[in-house]
Amino acid sequence: MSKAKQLRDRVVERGLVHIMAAHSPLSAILAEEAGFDGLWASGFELSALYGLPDVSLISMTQHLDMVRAMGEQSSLPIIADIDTGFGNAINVIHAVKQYERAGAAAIVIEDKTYPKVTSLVADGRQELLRIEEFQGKIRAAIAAKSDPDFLVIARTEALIAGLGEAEALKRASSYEDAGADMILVHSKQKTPDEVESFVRAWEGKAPVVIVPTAYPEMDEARIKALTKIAIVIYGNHAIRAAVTAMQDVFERVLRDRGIHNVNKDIVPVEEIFRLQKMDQVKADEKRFLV
Ligand code: SPV
Ligand code: MG
Repeated sequence: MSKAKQLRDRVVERGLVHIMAAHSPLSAILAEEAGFDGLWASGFELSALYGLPDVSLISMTQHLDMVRAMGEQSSLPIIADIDTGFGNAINVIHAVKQYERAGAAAIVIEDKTYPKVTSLVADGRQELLRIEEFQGKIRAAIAAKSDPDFLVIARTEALIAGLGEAEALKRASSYEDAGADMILVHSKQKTPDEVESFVRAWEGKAPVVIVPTAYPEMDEARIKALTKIAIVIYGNHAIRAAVTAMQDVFERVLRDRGIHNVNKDIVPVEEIFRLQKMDQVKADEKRFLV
């Protein structure tokens, strides 16, 4: 069964699926062990991993390589964040073929102009494409895919751009008309009101995807109460967790002038051996190093 089918089936079975951001094969392994339904190959996280802002600086090749590497270490379906699709509809055709081959189960493509500016930053330059042009990109994505279950998720940044609910609904509906399987609506309001209001007003058949980073009180109970949300993406919690942990440990090592105190508070080296599957190496040594 393809990963795309696995993701679709999971949505049907569970009603709501929980997707964790990942920026490396190791974070993908940890998300799978924790029990998430899938991985978000986040552009924001990968940009941050390279110490770069999320403004279309990471190349498609860098992102694709990471999608492949994560897929090699995790059996979870991967939703690839392809930003604006790396150019116009022609670039989207190429991208979708590449991402499908790399093992992604879905892509999310957003209606901003290229190069984009990250969504949650204060006073970000948020310019949107004409609706017709973005519809062309959605149609191009659908024409390019070969697995019928591969999901094309259209993301509107109308709320992020401050254009209001009516524009967001109009765009979502136009994107559904163009064939999008689901609609991702993003918001940077500090409360869930804006997204809840959008979802209540949404009359389309396409399920909604949300990324509640800015409005963290939107928990599962509140999401399920709206009924139309199929996927919740925890968009940057892997990289933020990693930064929190490293800042804390690095600061303590220098403050303590040694590693004697932090040692008991971080995983033992054996845990890293487990994640690296060193047992397998030992077993293979016994079998083959004669
Ligand atoms: C990402 O994780 O790259 C996203 C979500 O697109 S956000 O950064 O909130 O726009
Ligand atoms: Mg992104």
